[in-house]
Amino acid sequence: MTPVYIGLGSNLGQSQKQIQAACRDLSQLSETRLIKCSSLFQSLPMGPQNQPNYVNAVVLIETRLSPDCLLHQTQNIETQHGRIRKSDRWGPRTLDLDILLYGQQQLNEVNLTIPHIGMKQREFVLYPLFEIAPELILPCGEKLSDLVRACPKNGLQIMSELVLI
Ligand code: PH2
Ligand code: MG
Ligand code: MG
Repeated sequence: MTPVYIGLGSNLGQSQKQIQAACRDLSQLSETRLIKCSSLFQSLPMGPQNQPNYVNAVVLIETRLSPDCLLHQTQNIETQHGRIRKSDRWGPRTLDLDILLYGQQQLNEVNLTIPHIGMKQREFVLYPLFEIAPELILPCGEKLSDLVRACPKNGLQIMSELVLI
């Protein structure tokens, strides 16, 4: 089993419920188990500002699925939750599941980059991740705690515990 961290985000519809339901969906994938969930956080939108605030969280799973297979499964879950893929970058969405880290692997494929591009600068990824993995060291050797310290909170707030529904 490989430890995999997944970032969840939503800013359309019932965001909190979408994220909690998506965690349940992740826990039900084959050859996969859900190990830890962060709190639910509220964050200001990165990118276009004329969109609602986001709800974000990070979970740890353990899986035997390959990175490509897991990507396929997370895209299925996004689609089941009404995600419509548009070309607008960083636009609003009902559900976004991003594979942040897949063990210590580094991958550069056309449709999948691991560690997730941009995770090192995003408060809505780093703080939830730090909550569930304070000792984490990234594949590049950087300590998560150093990245968190260097990252402004930008209004990020804990909303509530993440409860599976
Ligand atoms: N995701 C985006 C674009 N902007 N902003 C916040 N606060 N949280 C997100 O998850 C997010 C975003 C595209 O994936
Ligand atoms: Mg994203
Ligand atoms: Mg995404």
